Order: sequence, then C-alpha cells, then structure tokens
Amino acid sequence: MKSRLFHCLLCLLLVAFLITGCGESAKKQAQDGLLLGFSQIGSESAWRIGNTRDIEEQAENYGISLMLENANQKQENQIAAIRRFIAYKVDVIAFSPIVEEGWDNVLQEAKDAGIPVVLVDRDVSTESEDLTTCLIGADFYREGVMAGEYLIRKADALGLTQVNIVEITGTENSTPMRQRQAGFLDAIEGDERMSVLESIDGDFLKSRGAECMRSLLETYGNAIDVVYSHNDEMTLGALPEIEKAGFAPGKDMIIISIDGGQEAINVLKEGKINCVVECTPKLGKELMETALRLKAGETVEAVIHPVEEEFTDEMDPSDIAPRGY
Ligand code: GYE
Repeated sequence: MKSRLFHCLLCLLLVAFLITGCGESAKKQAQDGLLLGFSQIGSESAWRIGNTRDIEEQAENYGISLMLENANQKQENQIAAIRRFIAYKVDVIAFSPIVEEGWDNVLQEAKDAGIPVVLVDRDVSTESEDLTTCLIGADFYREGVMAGEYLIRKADALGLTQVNIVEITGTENSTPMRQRQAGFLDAIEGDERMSVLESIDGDFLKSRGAECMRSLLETYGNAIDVVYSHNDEMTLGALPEIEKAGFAPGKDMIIISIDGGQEAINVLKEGKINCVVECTPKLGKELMETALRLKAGETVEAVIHPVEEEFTDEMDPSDIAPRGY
C-alpha cells in the first residue's frame, strides 16, 4: 500500500516536472524566436501585392514572427512604423523605402537602439553609409539597360531610322525610377536614331499611367514610336488610351514594360506589349535568411540581387511559365 502511494507521488512529480519543463522550453523557444518588423510601401501594383504575400509566406515557412505594416504610399507612415518597431524592440527591421531621401534620423534611432535594418527592394540615400546592413532587391539599372538594348534590336529588325520615345516613369526619387531611367538612357546613348520626346511621372500607378498616356497622345499623337513604361501597372493603364486614340499598341507603337506580372505577360501574348523586363517580387526567402544571420550576429552581403530575365516578342511566348504574381 505504502509503495503504491509512493509510486503515485512519483508519477505526479514526473507529470508536474514535464508540464513545467515543457512550459519553460516553449517560452525559451519563443524568446529565441525572431521578431521581424517590415514596413511595406503600399499596394500600388501586382508586383507589390505579390511581394507582400511572398514575405508573409516565407516568414511563416521560417517560423519568424512578422510585424507587417502597410504605409499606403506615404513616407511619414513608414517612418512612424519604423519608430513603432524600435519601441517594440523587434530583432530586425526591414523596409522598402518609397523614396531614397529623408531617412537619416529614423535610421540613426534604429542604430542607437542596436536594431539592424535591412533594405528590401529599394535603396536609401543617407549621409552615413552604416545606418543599414544590406539591400535585397533587383538591379534596376540592369533592367533599364535590358529595356534599351531590346529597343535597339527592335529598331534594327524594323529598319527604323528615327525612333521617338516617350517614357512613363515610376515614383519620382525612388530607386527603380532613377535606375531604370539611367540604365535605359545609357543603353540608347550614342544611337543617333533614338530621341526621348518626354519623360513623365506616372508614380507606378495604373490610373496615372492612363492619364500620362492621354496627355502624351494629345501632345505628340502619331509621332510616338515607343512607350517605355517603368512598370506593368502603368503600361496596363496606358494601353487602352493608345487604342482609344486609334493606334495598335505593339504594332503602331513599340511597348516596353518592366515587372513581368501575369497580366502583362498575357497582354504580351496578345501582341500588345513587345517586351517585358522581369523584376521579381520574390525577395522573402533572402530576407528571412538575412534576418536570421543578423540575429546570430553574422555579417551579411551588402547587396543581394536576384537573377532576372526578359520576355519579348522575339521569343515563343508559350514557353513562359506561370508567373505567380
Ligand atoms: O516595379 C512596381 C512597384 O520597387 C521594384 O514598385 C518595385 C516597383 C515595381 O510598385 O510595380
């Protein structure tokens, strides 16, 4: 009888130990887990929505807790979000800066708090270089060069002697706007046939793409040979305007776009877009890997560019795999 009681007591003790032991280790795991604060620009394009989705999915895959804030296209919202992440003592801060300038103060605050900052997609321009750890994003300059080189090949193939270009750019002072413009201009520089009639700010938005195209058509009409648009959304806004004005996009005008979302690829297959340079929004995996390395105190590569390609009317479009964004 005595020994049975003793046995029961032992069992109870064991159960109690297991319960509290497990509780402790679960707590420890949560403490060890990584908390990542991410400030997203907004939801202006299929690219951006695909990028947010990818980051959410990868955070889940890696068991990383994500504090995600959408800034609705406003820099001040991004600054406020970063300040909240600092107050919350997240392990790593990541953000996609809407424009390059204006981040010095808030990034200094993150640095003073000892929280590493990762740039996703776009770059910043700060006085001191050591306010951020690294940039995970596309090589926008190369994308612009690819667009320009395609245009030269296309002009050769069509035997054009004069090529009048209108450019619809992304958000003013953003990295993709600056670099996609610079790369394109550098690529066509020295080709006597090329002339840029006007460059107009479409803010990466479909509605603005349509407005810009309307105004360009009013001013230049059938003098336009090429529309170079910095993203698919603006291109998709511009195309119906071109048709309404009585021109066939892809034939009467050469249409060049960037991003490579599914909708634009479908339109490329219809022959209304001639070239789409890929820009992948799938940056989540690299971001999670980088955040884990930073938390472990490791140093990370300063710049990580994904590999990207282009889709053009020079190739068989049926070969293009579903894009996923
Ligand atoms: O091209 C555009 C988006 O920064 C690369 O932003 C990104 C750009 C992308 O809204 O569609």
